[in-house]
Amino acid sequence: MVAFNSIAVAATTLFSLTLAAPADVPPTQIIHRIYAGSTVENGGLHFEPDNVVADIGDQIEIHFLPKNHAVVQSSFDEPCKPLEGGIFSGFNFATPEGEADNVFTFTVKDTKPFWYYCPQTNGNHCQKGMAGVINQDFSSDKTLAAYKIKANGTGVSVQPSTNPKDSFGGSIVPNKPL
Ligand SMILES: [Cu+2]
Repeated sequence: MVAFNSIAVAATTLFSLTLAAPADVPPTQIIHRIYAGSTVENGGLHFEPDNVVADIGDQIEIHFLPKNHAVVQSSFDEPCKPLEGGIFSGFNFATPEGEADNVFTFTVKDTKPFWYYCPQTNGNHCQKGMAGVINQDFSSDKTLAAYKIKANGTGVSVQPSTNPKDSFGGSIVPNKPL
């Protein structure tokens, strides 16, 4: 009975993963590079740029600087908490100095606001404002500033997976010099 349940769970997981697979979006060849840990603001607990406007089919490429950052998608209403079915880079980009050897890249699937944060709990990165947005609705009061204020009021960031190196919704690829 236990074995049967396990198989059923595994099958359900496979099925939902298949359903969640993103529809193919024609690539635009446009790449938006975002630097996680940029020291231009907030003592390095910062994505630069943290407010990006992108078209469907554009590529987002996250470059990681020191302090072992990661990227997780969230909703606006619940900062520092993973959005179900959202992206996660995993903690795969620790670097003592300069950029990590790999980048995390994903395709913009729609023009809805895409909120994200750094889930590093050592130093409370999300609560301290390490968050960003792609395609903010500029006519809405759901601003990046509002998201960061809300993030500041959360407790400890929620991790998307028990395995910190898990990664989903994008690809880990070599960081090619410009
Ligand atoms: Cu961080």
